Amino acid sequence: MIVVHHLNNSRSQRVLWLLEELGLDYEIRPYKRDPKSMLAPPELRAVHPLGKAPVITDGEFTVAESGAILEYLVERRGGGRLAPAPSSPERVRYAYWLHFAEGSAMPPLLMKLIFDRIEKGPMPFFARPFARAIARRVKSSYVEPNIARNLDFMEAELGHSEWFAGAEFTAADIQMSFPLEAAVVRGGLDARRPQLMYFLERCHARPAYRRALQRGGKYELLK
Ligand SMILES: N[C@@H](CCC(=O)N[C@@H](CS)C(=O)NCC(=O)O)C(=O)O
Repeated sequence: MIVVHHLNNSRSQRVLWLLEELGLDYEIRPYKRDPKSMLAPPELRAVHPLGKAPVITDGEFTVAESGAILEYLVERRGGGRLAPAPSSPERVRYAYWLHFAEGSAMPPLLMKLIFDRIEKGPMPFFARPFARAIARRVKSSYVEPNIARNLDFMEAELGHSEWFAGAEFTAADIQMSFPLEAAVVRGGLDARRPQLMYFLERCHARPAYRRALQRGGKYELLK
């Protein structure tokens, strides 16, 4: 039995969605974020030393890192579904987007989350003006331009094909959904980038996405 160690409001929602798309049986072991720090509870470290979600266990294997989990499930349990044929040109794009999501799209979005918190969060009054000025500077000179460049790039790519790897929906689209959902909440993604908004609309309309939401519970990304 595949066990998904599922943290509320997190990347592990993507794993549930993939499992629903593949029609596989799985069990959810739920973990709750600390309401103040938003960190995962220490119990998750008993499953994997980094204590982050998602992690899956499947017989002898414990697999962490959402991209690696998606690859593992598609390759070992997918029976050729949701990935382009190994020697096809689409496979090259598939691998690119599968890695791009966490390797390039998420880092500036995570920095945005952190620097927004530094800017708005409580701190001793004497430190506030400096901390805020630094946070604003990092955001305007590095974080926001990188988010915008990534979004422009993704918008242009979806102008060439219906899904990220080509004409067919693949696990790379599932992986890409998370940075785009995060970008709506904190990265300025809106109707000015219609291809990306349409992509999200089509993802959210998929029956497997909805089933995964029902099983995973409330899903609200951090601001
Ligand atoms: N690149 C990793 C990121 C894992 C990660 O940071 N997960 C977040 C949830 S979205 C987490 O566990 N946060 C809680 C914590 O850091 O304690 C992946 O894609 O799996």
